Amino acid sequence: SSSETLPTNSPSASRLAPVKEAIKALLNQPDYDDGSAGPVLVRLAWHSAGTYDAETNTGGSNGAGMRYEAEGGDPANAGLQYARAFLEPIKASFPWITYADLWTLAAIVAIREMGGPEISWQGGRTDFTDDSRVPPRGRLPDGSKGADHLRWIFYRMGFDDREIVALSGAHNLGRCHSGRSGFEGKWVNNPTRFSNTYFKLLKTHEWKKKKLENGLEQFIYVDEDLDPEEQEEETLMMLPTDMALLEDPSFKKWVYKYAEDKELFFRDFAGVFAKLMELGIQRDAQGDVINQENVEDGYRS
Ligand code: DDH
Repeated sequence: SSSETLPTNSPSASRLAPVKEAIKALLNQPDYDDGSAGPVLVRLAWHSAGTYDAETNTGGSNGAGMRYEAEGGDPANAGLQYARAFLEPIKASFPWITYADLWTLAAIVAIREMGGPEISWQGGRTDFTDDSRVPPRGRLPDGSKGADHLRWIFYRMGFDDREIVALSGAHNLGRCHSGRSGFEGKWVNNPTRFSNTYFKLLKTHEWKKKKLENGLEQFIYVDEDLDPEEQEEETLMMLPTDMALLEDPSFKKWVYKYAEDKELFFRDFAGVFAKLMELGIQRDAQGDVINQENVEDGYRS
């Protein structure tokens, strides 16, 4: 039968369909940020996976460790409790799906709904039943750093320079919050629409360093032709790590290519985001996840 060729511990497409519909239905959040839960859901999935360390094969998107204080309370994850809260009603409606699958699936659905590429996704992740295996803090990138730091962090996960730049294009979405990261503002004017605008702006605008009251430095672009009130509203930002992509020649090459070729960016982003979501997941030849954390929560039944 056809079921023999499908991953047996992954939810079937027909089982997933109503979950995807429920995710789509919750994206519109008129009272939250720029009116969408999408960007913060994408960040939740990225931070759940971006703890991966290839050398020790620890961290990654299995486990949903952010439900525990040890990982969820990491200052690097400040604000992601909103993303988890958005998804709670879906977990309540579909209790069979694991948090680790739901968080990663939500990002894929959100990116597509916001105009981004179709990204392949495989289920079968399991949830930790305690906090003994959550990754240590300090594995996620620090926005105040430069190119060396980006390589240190992302090479550790197994990504190369081209993939680092493609992944960074996620900053087409969402914004920085002074009460979360300490940085402030959005990268693009329409932060709920996935595109390659981030690369275009990085390439063409003149970015000026600005020291915030909390001591952090970021870069801003102010359109001098606007009146002061509009300027305030339309000010765009870049993190020092975003600017590092321009300063390093091997990164800059890809910033320019993605600024000029949206299709290339979408293709590369789809591939690299799918790879990110698979970090820490070991599958057998059938696609079954073999490093299951708790089989009770598996999908075999
Ligand atoms: Fe990011 N990111 N990110 N980011 N990120 C922030 C917001 C968002 C860095 C720092 C920050 C990726 C890479 C990096 C998203 C997706 C991705 C914020 C603001 C900071 C700071 C948080 C806040 O104040 O609420 C740094 C540094 C890096 C890096 O070094 C490369 C990657 C790889 C992704 C991805 O998804 C593939 C998204 C989406 C947001 C917007 C969140 C929101 O609430 O809106």
